[in-house]
Amino acid sequence: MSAPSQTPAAAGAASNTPSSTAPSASTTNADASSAAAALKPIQVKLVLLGEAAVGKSSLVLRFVNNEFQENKEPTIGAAFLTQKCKLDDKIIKFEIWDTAGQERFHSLAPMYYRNAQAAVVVYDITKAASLDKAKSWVKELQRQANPNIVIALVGNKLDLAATSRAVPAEEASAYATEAGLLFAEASAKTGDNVMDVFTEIAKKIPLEQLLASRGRAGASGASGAGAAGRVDLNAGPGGRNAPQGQCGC
Ligand SMILES: Nc1nc2c(ncn2[C@@H]2O[C@H](COP(=O)(O)OP(=O)(O)OP(=O)(O)O)[C@@H](O)[C@H]2O)c(=O)[nH]1
Ligand SMILES: [Mg+2]
Repeated sequence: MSAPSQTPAAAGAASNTPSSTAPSASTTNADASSAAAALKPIQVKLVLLGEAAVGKSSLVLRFVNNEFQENKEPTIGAAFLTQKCKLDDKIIKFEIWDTAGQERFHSLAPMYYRNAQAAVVVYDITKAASLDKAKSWVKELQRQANPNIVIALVGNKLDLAATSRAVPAEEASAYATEAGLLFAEASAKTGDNVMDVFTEIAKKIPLEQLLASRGRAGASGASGAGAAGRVDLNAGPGGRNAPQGQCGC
């Protein structure tokens, strides 16, 4: 997802074009610009919500860097990371806001889910109360977030299912179906199902609609990412784009 993979495609579009007449030249420009548009990442603002210590940051770390830390420190405020992935012929750039689950940060959440196209609401399958908290986040999103937001309910720590499961998968799945959510159990520790969650979200987002509104609003503002779209994390310690070839989807 990267300059090297983009270059041959763009060059190919240009080289297919006959060289002399005016109509051909204008076709060339149109082809080149539509090829460029197809390669331009579609920004998707995604927010993670859920009780403290359910593994939100760990899921993001798995998705973005394919890593896991056994004793991850609690998030303060929120963290921002990005990850690109390819779906069919489109490149999606997830702009991820990983919020802090501690109650004292709850009032900051609307800032992060405002204009989000997707939300991952996480609970811990070994802790029943965390599903209640997840349900209350879903309610809040359904009341106050973008009405078209794609919400995925994710039961994390699937690796502990055999020894400490407290939430039956069927119970959470039935709730998700009733509430119109995507649903998966996953493990940030083993990586089970983590990529699939983001892939399913990407598939459910109306990308054509996003592209069209990006066309209308200009390249920067269409995803509603606002300031998020302008944060460059390549330079900072808080997050970074995945290394080449380590695309999540
Ligand atoms: N066994 C197991 N432990 C996990 C998993 N995911 C996260 N953990 C552990 O759970 C603890 C909390 O993980 P975090 O990712 O920091 O949780 P969080 O939801 O981001 O927490 P806050 O930032 O406080 O909201 C850490 O010690 C992780 O190592 C998992 O899939 N399996
Ligand atoms: Mg965290």
